[in-house]
This record gives sequence, structure tokens and C-alpha cells, in this order.
Amino acid sequence: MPGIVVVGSQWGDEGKGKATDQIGDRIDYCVRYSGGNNAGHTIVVNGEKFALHLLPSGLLNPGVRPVIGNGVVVDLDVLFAEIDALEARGVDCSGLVVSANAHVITSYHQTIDKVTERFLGKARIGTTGRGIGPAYGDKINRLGIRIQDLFDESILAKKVEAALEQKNHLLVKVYNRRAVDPTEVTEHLLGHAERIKPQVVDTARMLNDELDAGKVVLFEGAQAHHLDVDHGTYPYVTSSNPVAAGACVGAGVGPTRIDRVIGIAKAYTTRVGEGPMPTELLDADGDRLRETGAEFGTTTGRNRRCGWFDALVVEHAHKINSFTDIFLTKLDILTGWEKIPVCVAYDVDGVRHDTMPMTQTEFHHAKPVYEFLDGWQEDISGCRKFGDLPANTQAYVKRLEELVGCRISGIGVGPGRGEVVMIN
Ligand code: 2SA
Ligand code: GDP
Ligand code: MG
Repeated sequence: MPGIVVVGSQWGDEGKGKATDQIGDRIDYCVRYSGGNNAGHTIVVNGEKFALHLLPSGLLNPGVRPVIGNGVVVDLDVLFAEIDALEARGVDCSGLVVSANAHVITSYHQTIDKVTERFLGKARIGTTGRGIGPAYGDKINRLGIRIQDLFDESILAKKVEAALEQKNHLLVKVYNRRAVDPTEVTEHLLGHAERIKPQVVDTARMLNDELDAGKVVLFEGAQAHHLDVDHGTYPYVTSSNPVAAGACVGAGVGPTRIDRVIGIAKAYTTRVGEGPMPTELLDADGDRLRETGAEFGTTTGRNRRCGWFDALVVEHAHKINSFTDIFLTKLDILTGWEKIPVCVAYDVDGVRHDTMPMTQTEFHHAKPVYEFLDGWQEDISGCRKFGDLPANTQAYVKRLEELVGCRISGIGVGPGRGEVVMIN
């Protein structure tokens, strides 16, 4: 089982970090292939909590080599701060390797991210403000700065100047901000060159060689299917391809390398930022889910919007990502409800849809059609086998499996490492 992808099936924060860490003892490499420090992956080991933003979650397992692939956008200030904080807590990050082709996020990307959101007003995306969109924009516009550019001072200076030419015009004339000084940016980036250089390699070649040698590589998704720039709820998406296929592009491996695609699905639904979410609860039930599930952004601390499990959302992600199996997280958070609604269809202006509608307009009009499953009152956090779960909990899992059409191979019953029910 050499190539494994872990991918979010909803709108992020499904517990990808915990799921990745859970199988960390069976992998050799853990690779981030998309996104940047907009991600927040929380892992709890022996009661100690770690929140990773750029570093791959497998890192907390000794023996796992962390890799930042070419598809990631890297804020070097954040990367070094994250490494320093982890090393101060005794986590060895010395094995980290970073792709020479990964793009860097600079201060002007963050500035543009924030001013654009402000300018959009009500039409804002609700980004994390970390400069992700503008950095990917530059990459696609061929105005990006790559990690390898830090090792050639004259090239770097030219690229920063080119990248800032139009931006400064926009910043000054449209956004009424001061122009960014290209020399300042270049010097700041050059200041990071010496520290990052020993860790920069051709990660794509390295991973292919290691796969050839029989090593196990886990590609860790950030964000999720419905935040994918091609497949998500555009324009309310992130600017990369978190889908499983993104692992091939963002790490530089062919599709035949991928043997297993684990879809991570929360037992209910959350979303942070703007955009449609048919099962969102704007009442006390939503507040209850947020409080019990501690649904606050790992990176920004924002309230996450909460709602019931939407089977159409996860079924659609399954269809496009071809999950081999699903890891269902946070089932323990649903303990204590009399009835648990599950969205099994949408009503779109009087028309029933059993799968996600084709257009965004229809999706914005989608009203959930619920099936009400029996809840359970028992504490399930100590359960480790499927048979240990109360009958109603088992029935809930089985119904989700049926609705999504994919096998559930594991269930999260608590945030800690080992708080899982594995199903054979
Ligand atoms: P961006 O910053 O350009 O990627 O924002 C675009 C949209 O993508 C959403 N997004 C996320 N959604 C869920 N979780 C994310 N990570 C953090 C977490 C979020 C946080 O783990 O909690 O702390 O707020 C994440 N990153 C990006 C974002 O909300 C926009 O809707
Ligand atoms: P990610 O971005 O997909 O890695 O998810 P986040 O870390 O942003 O959010 C998931 C949150 O749920 C984190 O605080 C995890 O510690 C927590 N978590 C993950 N799995 C479980 C679970 O099965 N039960 C409970 N109670 N918490 C979980
Ligand atoms: Mg998260």
C-alpha cells in the first residue's frame, strides 16, 4: 500500500490531522501537497495538543519524514516559527524537506488578500487572510517567487520587481495604500535563504525513488473537496486543488502511484468562511454543535458554521475523489441528541435532487430534506470496536455508509491519538 491520500470530504476541519497521525506508525513519508498556512491540523498526543499549519501531521510520529511538496505555498516566516515552536516542545523537525518548486508567500500577498476582502465587502470570500489566493494567483500568472529563486540574488530581485509592478499600481491607485518596496521584500526573502537551503530538494524525484524502493508515502490534504478551486463551491473556495488528484500534481507523482484514498468525513457538517451550506443551523442546535464540538478555526479562531451531516456533499466528494474508504470523525460529539437529522436530498425550488445539483445557483437554493435517525445517550469515547457502540450509533454509521456509497473503515470517538474504532 505505498501511496495513500488523506482528503477532506466536506469544507475542511474534518479531522485530517488526527486521521493522518493515527496511521503515522505505518508510513515513511508524510507530504503536504496543497494549500499553505491557511490550514490548521490539530493533533492530540497523550493529552498534549499540537496545531500544525504548514508542517505535515505525520511529523509527530518519530521515523516519519515530513515533506512540503511543490503544490504548497510557503510563508517562510511562519514555517520557521512553527519549526522553532515544535522543537522547543521536543519535536524533531530536522528531517523536513521542501520542494525547490514550491512558491513563497510574501508580505504583499497577505496585504492584497486583506485589502481585496475589505474591498469585496458583502461579496467577500471569508479567507484566512494568509495571502494564499494572491500567492496562487501569481503562480498561475507566472509572477510567482519559488523557493529556488532565493538562491539566486539577481534573479530574485528581478522577479520581485516584476511581481510588484502592477501590484503597486493597484495598491496606491485603487486601494489607497503605500507602495511596497521591492528591495525590502528581496532582502527579507534573502534573509531566509541560508536557513532553508539545506532542506530544499527535488522532492518529486525523491518521492518517486522512495516509492520505487517500497516506502509508504502519505499525501496529506489540506482544506477539502468542496473548497477545491475546480470542484468546490466556487468562488467560495480556496485557490488550490485539495482533491485527491491534487496530490499527483502537488507532489509530482503519477496517478498509478495512488493505492488508497481515505476520505475524511465529520459526523456532522462545518464550514468556516462564506458560501452556501444547505444544512447550516442558525439556531440553538447549531450553537450546541459548535460548543460540544469546539468548532472554532484552528488558524483564525473564527466560529465555524455548524449543521447536520449532508450525505449529498460527501457522496459527491466520494464520486470525484474515488475514496477507497472513509474515516468518520467526531461521532462522539453527536452523543445526547434524541433524534439526529441527516440530509438525504435537496429541494431546489420545488424539485427534488438526490445528488448535488450541477449549478451554483441551484445549490444556493437547496433546502435540505431530512431523515431523522434515532440518537444515543451513552458515552462512546471509550469504545474501540464497532460492536462496543450502542445499537443506534451503529445504525447511524451504517446509514451514512449506505447514503454515501462508501465503506467506513474507522470512526473517531475523541480527539486523542488512539481514540478510534477501527472496522475491518
Ligand atoms: P483562503 O485563506 O484563501 O484559503 O480562504 C478561502 C476559503 O477557504 C477556507 N479555508 C478553510 N476552511 C476550513 N479550515 C481551514 N483552516 C483553518 C482551520 C481555518 C481557520 O483549520 O480551522 O482557522 O479559520 C481553512 N483554510 C481555508 C476559508 O475559510 C475560505 O472560505
Ligand atoms: P483538520 O483541519 O481536518 O485537520 O481538522 P482540525 O484540526 O481543524 O479540526 C478538527 C478538530 O476536531 C480538532 O480540534 C481535532 O482535535 C478534533 N477531532 C478530530 N477527530 C475527533 C474525534 O473523533 N472526536 C473529537 N471529539 N474530536 C476530534
Ligand atoms: Mg483545520
